[in-house]
Amino acid sequence: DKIVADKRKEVDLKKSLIPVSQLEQSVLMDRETASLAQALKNSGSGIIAEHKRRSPSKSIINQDLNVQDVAMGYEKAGVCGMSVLTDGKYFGGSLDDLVLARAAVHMPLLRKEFIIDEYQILEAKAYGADVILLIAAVLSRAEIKSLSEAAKKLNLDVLLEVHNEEEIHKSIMPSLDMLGVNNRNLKTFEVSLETSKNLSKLIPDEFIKVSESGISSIDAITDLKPYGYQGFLIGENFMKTDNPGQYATEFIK
Ligand code: IGP
Repeated sequence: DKIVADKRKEVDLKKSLIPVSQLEQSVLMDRETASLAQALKNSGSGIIAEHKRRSPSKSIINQDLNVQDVAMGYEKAGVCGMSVLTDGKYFGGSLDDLVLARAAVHMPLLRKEFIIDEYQILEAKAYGADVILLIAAVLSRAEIKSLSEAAKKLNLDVLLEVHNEEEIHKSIMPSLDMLGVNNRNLKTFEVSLETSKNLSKLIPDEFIKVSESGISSIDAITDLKPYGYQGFLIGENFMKTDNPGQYATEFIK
């Protein structure tokens, strides 16, 4: 709740400083986007590798890496897409990280952010993202609808994040591409892969299922696949090493 309140202030300030008309002039606005949902469907590793410097649950993970090196390392490792944290206050990320990653790789890029306003979706496109994240815990059904429809208009994929049954029921709608089950409870920071297993049967087949957080071994992925998961979002496990790309390569082979 604190994060959302901070985000509201941040977005209002940015709106007043950088008008929509300016975002619309980004050379990245008018480009073909890459679909993460498609990449996950085409099997492969299924891995979405994240760039994350720090987090509220673990504080510092890794502050010494160059985002472009990380992006190129992940792409070379054969991941299906990359998630770039753009929140500054809690995760040490920025839109600069996103645009630098965009300049380095062609794979689908997810803007990992607390999105509460259409303005941030325009930013996502203008700074090179292919996919946006929407978090059901902080949005109403009406907000999920208007934000996801705005993303689809810009040819961005939508990953909707859920953590319980109620959030799934409130969110199901055709403008979503992927449903991500967060194994981490955002209130207690407790992580359990059982969350993905328990909720899988409630997710309709037309959505690509993604399991998020706390995945630290290939065994965990093998374990989750029979439940219908085709995407696996991994941050800390890669980012805590000196060479996330190298580590991802070992992980995937
Ligand atoms: C990655 P992990 O445990 O592999 O570092 O988790 C990702 O799932 C996590 O960073 C995340 C997240 C979020 C971060 C999932 N949902 C929402 C910020 C906001």
